[in-house]
Amino acid sequence: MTQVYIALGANLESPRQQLDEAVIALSALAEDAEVQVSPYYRSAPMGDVEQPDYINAVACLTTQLAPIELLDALQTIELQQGRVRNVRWGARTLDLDLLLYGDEQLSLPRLTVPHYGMKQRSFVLVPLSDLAPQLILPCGTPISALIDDNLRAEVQQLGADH
Ligand code: A4P
Ligand code: MG
Repeated sequence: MTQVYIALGANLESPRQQLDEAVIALSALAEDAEVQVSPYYRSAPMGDVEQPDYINAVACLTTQLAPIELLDALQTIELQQGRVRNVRWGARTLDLDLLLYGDEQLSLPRLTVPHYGMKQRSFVLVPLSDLAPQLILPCGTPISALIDDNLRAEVQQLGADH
């Protein structure tokens, strides 16, 4: 059984609702149907593609799924929620990225873990540290060393009524 962290992002078709639905779908992958979810954050789109702001969050769960089985399950949820893959870094109804799979470092054709961009992205680091402020990444870096006030200022926490 492995503890995993998953980044959620959406910027089309009621993004908050997309995240709410994704959390319910993720609970079906969890050992005890339990998923911990960070607060939701609004952030400006990263990258050069013109698109709406994103809503982002991070979820944590414990699963018996192997890494590729988990990736397949995440992509199935994305498709169920209407994800169409066209523009890289373009707008999407739902993006589920596998951030961490226990302490493992994986470099497979379809799966790189830890997720390649996570150490640079405020919309990943801030909610991840909400869930796990003491977390040490597989490379040995504590998450607290990656967060500062400038990074926090890049994301806006939404109210509890999300
Ligand atoms: N893949 C490899 N490793 C992983 C992993 N750890 N988790 C492969 C998930 N997938 C992984 O991803 C392309 C392929 O990456 C998958 O088929 C899988 O085999 P994708 O989801 O189809 O494509 P993508 O999401 O468009 O590309 P990419 O590079 O994953 O984009 P990102 O990095 O997810 O960025 N701005 C804000 N503010 N918030 C956002 O959430 N997201 C993006 C997308 C752009 N700008 C954003 C945000
Ligand atoms: Mg992705």
